[in-house]
Amino acid sequence: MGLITLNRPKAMNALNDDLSQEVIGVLKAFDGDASIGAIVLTGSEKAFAAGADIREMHEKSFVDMFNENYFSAWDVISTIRKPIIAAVNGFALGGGCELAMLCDFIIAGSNAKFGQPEIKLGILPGIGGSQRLTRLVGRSLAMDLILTGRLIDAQEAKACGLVARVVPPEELLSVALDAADKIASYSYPAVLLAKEAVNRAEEVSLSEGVRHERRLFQAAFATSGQKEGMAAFLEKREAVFSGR
Ligand code: DAK
Repeated sequence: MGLITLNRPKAMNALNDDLSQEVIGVLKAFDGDASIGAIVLTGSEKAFAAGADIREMHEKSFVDMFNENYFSAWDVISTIRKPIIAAVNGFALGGGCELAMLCDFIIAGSNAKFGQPEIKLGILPGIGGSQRLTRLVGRSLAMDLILTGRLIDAQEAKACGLVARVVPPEELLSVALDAADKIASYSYPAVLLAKEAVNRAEEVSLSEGVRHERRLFQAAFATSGQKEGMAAFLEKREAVFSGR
């Protein structure tokens, strides 16, 4: 299991270019490391990330943004094949909320606060927030959060489906690491196939998604994980997966 901790305490873990490049580099390295089965991305108790670094971008022009393709590097996250869990304590705002939503699921400490407050800065979400938040929580709440800039707490985030679990802040990291360990203990190809199947739901029609799932399901029967998992069940013992 791989752990990434965002650590810019003086700026509430605001995401600047250096930090972004570093996180993406580590994610890619973890994805290529056979000893890692799942990844946890976290911040501090005060902030997961308070958004893109306003100081870094406030003087940029359209042409700067366009030519640099600022923050397009985050697109790489949706190509990472291993599951990524966002463990969120404190603020996950703007690009920070978008980064959490780029992960596969979010576990939140009860002190977490989520929002897309870009409207207050004269801008709008730019790393997929208007699209992913709308898919996750529905149009009405997404419009509310994006147009008013109000923040929601962990309970509201759980109730609307943005967050999978809410736990006491001091237990957040151990719960997220346990979840990652659990995932990493299963058949590696089954985990990758399952992640691919769920992600497909956001891209295609229901019938296409079900058809794709069926092929992936059938493919699982070509793995030794399926043989071992089912044999272990019938023999009433714990499965031991080889990663193949
Ligand atoms: N950027 C830079 N510095 C930040 C920051 C941020 N996003 N958030 C906080 N800080 C800094 C503060 O300036 C302060 O620094 P000093 O004054 O001490 O030097 C320090 O962190 C502590 O913050 P506060 O003093 O404000 O702490 P509080 O507890 O009072 O408030 C807060 C915490 C998180 C509620 C507040 O700091 C806040 O509202 N922060 C800004 C939140 C925000 O507006 N986030 C959205 C940023 S815009 C793009 C795609 C996407 C984006 C951009 C481009 N392209 C594709 C081109 C994304 C945009 C965004 O995310």
